[in-house]
Amino acid sequence: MSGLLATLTLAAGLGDYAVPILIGLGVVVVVISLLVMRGKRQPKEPVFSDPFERLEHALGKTRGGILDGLRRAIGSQELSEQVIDSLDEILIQADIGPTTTQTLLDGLKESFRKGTLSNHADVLAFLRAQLIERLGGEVPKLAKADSGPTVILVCGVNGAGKTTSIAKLTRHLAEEGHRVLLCASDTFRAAAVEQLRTWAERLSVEIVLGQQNQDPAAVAHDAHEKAVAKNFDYLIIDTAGRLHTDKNLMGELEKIARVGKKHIAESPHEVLLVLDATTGQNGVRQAAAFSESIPVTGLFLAKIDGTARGGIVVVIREELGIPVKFVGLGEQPTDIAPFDATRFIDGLLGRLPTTAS
Ligand SMILES: Nc1nc2c(ncn2[C@@H]2O[C@H](COP(=O)(O)OP(=O)(O)OP(=O)(O)O)[C@@H](O)[C@H]2O)c(=O)[nH]1
Ligand SMILES: [Mg+2]
Repeated sequence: MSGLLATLTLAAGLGDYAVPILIGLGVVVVVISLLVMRGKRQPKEPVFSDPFERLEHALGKTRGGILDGLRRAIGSQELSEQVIDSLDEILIQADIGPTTTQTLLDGLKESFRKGTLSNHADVLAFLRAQLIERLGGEVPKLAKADSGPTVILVCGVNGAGKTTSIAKLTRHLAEEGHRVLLCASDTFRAAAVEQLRTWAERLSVEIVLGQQNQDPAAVAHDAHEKAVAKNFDYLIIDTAGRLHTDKNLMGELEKIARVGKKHIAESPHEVLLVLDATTGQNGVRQAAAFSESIPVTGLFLAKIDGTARGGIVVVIREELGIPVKFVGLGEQPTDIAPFDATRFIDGLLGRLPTTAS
């Protein structure tokens, strides 16, 4: 009421200018309110200055779990073999796996006995060095045909992240200057074809589309023909999600893999299995089962941003012997990092302080 009175008094005082001024003020208030509401609705996307920052950000949940755990266990008390033993829970929770965890604890105790380990920072440095060594060595690069198109067949269980990972890989390869052709061999659902078509449009690449329920191998056949005829650098084939336990569907995958050989003898040059990092140890079982049907040459570990168990990479390395070639860091085409052991462990445990010797 008093606000209204004040406004009327002000209007009377302003004479002929009252109406335009009040309308102007009203517009300014509405615009400011809309901007404030918009800001609240859309949380700001973090901006990354380099790809490693993106990886570091995605591994934040796992890193937080490990570092908080270490701080709680050894931050305020003296190191002892008992304290070292208590670290197993932290490492297992991060999905580093029982075998590696035990080896790491044994190594920590040995160093402690020798007197080379006395505090929190020493433990962290030991873990970093050991994990880098275990994951280290040359990671084989994505396959590249000596001549003609390189064919990448992408497979995995339902919802693992195949189609989104293909979008990321496409962008990654296009950035490197390659011409990419996509193939929508997931013909089970019209929505699946549509999803890949939308990505092709957004990324400005060509696509061979399958009709719903068409034989996925027939679509792959057409795509090979086109890839050769138009001399594409890469052909990436999306397939329907399938349970690794379903023999018929696994047979269909073998057929898709076989059909292209008529056009490109070495096809597929790369069979990328997409694993959902949030499924933890189950992903390891999936990979073992897929490998029985089709020679999986590399892993795309998707959704590492959605889990506090990023240590699964270590178990995969230990148990499967299939290299992780890429890591998925979110839902956008830019959310991809080629796998690099040192960078991954830096993301997992935090970077070394720059002043460290
Ligand atoms: N946070 C996060 N989400 C992801 C990532 N990769 C994929 N997703 C999401 O996971 C969901 C499933 O992804 P899709 O790419 O459709 O999975 P798909 O394996 O092709 O699924 P089907 O074709 O149904 O078997 C979507 O909501 C994606 O946005 C990732 O790296 N991080
Ligand atoms: Mg899909």
